[in-house]
This record gives sequence, C-alpha cells and structure tokens, in this order.
Amino acid sequence: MSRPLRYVEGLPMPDRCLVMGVLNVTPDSFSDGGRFLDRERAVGHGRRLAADGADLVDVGGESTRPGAERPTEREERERVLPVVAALAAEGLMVSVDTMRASVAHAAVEAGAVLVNDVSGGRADPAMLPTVAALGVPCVLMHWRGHSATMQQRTAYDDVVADVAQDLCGRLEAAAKAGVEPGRVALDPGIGFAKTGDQNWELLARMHRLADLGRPLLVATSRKRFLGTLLAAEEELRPPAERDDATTATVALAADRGAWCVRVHAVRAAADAVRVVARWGAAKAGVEPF
Ligand code: PMM
Repeated sequence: MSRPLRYVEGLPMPDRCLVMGVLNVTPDSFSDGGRFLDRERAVGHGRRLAADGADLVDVGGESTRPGAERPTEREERERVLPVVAALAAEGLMVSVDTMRASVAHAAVEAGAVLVNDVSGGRADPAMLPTVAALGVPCVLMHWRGHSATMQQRTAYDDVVADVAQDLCGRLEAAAKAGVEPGRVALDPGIGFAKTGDQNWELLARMHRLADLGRPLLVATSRKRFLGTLLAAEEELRPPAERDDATTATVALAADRGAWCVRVHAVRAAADAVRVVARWGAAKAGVEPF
C-alpha cells in the first residue's frame, strides 16, 4: 500500500494537506448557488476564504450539481474571469474550475495558477493540449458525463478499481498531450456518477488510488452522501449543515495522505489539516513543520 504523493510541480509544498476554498460564481450550485453571482461579493468571499486559511481559491462559473444546465462559454467567462483577475491581483493563489479550454486559458492569463477540470480533460478535447501549452499544474477528476445525466452512470464492476483504471487513462492522455506528469493531481470525483455507497468506498480505499503515483485531491464538502448519512426522519441534512461532517472527512482524508481538500468551510478544514500534520509528526518522532 503506498502513501499518496504530496507534491505537485509549480505549487507550494507545506508539510500538510493543502486546503482549496470553493468560490462558485454560479446561480445554481447545490450549496452556495446565487450567493456570489455578484462580482464584488464573489471577490469579498474569495478574500475571506484566503483569510480563513485557504491555500488556493477555486473559482468556478459552471454548476456541476446533478441535472444542472451548462452556461454558455460567454456566460462562464463573464462570471469567472473578473473574479480570478481581482483575486490574483491581490496575491491570492487562484485555481479555475472549468471544463472549457478557452476559459482555462483566459483564467491563467488573468493570474490563475492551477486548472481544475472535473471532466479530467474529457469534456473539451482542447483542454489537455491547452494545459500543456500553458505549463500550469492541473487537477484531473474522474468523470463520466455532464451533470444532466451523470447519476444514470453509476454502474461499476468495482468502483475503486474502475476509477483507478480510468484515472490512469487520464494520466496517459495528459502525458500524450504534452502535460508534464509531475504537474498532474488526480481526484476520484466524489458525488460524480457515484452512489452514496460508492463514495464511501472510494474514500475508505483511497490508498488504492495512491498507487497511481500522483497526489490526490479529495472533495467531499457538503455533498449529498453526507446529507444522507445525517438524514433525520428521511429528510436529508441540508448542505449548509454538513460542514462538521465535511471536516471529519477532511481529517480522515488528510491523515490518509490526501494532497489537497476542496471545501466551503475553510477555517475548520485549515485547522483540521494542521492537527493531522502535527499528530503525524509526533507519531513519526520528527520535528513538526
Ligand atoms: N466538485 C464540485 C466542483 N468542483 N472539483 C474537483 N476537483 N472535485 C470535485 O469533487 C468537485 C470540483 C461540485 O461541488 P460544488 O458545487 O460545491 O463546487
């Protein structure tokens, strides 16, 4: 069993799991849709995420909520680019959450340092060559199709082996397109074409994905499987009340070697990853970071 790698070329390497704060500039994301569609509010929230301890602020203009409709490319650009530019100009490390190569390109020009593609380069054939040409790091996530239909695609022989095999293929596709392998992080895509049980299995057997030899991003924040776990009288726990459970998953994922966690509630996650790192240092008898 291997420990996942914790270094992505071109990004900082603290001796702990990184925290990526979620900034959805969308009208319809499942937990914060509509809150930050206004540009000034979005920038203000990005600043707050950084102040709370986010290493990266992940700006996205397309909701990936199951059943969501895609924005046009123009809408996505208009939502994302000014926010990326404003936060990057203030010295924040910004990633862009997009499936479109043109948006990734423009966002990197505006100052983003990481491309986070939930389709793992599948949605837009120009994405991997664009990332290669830009020379920026990227996150490639396991994906089986756009949100409108993804929950009809949850048939796996063995979800962990199948996701690992698919991510391996994504790594190969990226290398073939000229992306430096050292700049790639992988993500099992919690909640994307997965049932609740499949999400838990992926988390519990994360070490199997670590065998791919690349750092792992784990994004559980406020997702439905937590709402189901915490349901009372068959009423799902609402997204905004899933942060404590999210933090528990953050601690567990960080302890198992996740490179980065992507969360809405940054402060608690930033504390949790520090606890995990300090605990690990004490256990190993090494100097803390
Ligand atoms: N999930 C969402 C959006 N972006 N990016 C990565 N890498 N992994 C994810 O699991 C992921 C993502 C959907 O959640 P949101 O609506 O809360 O942003």
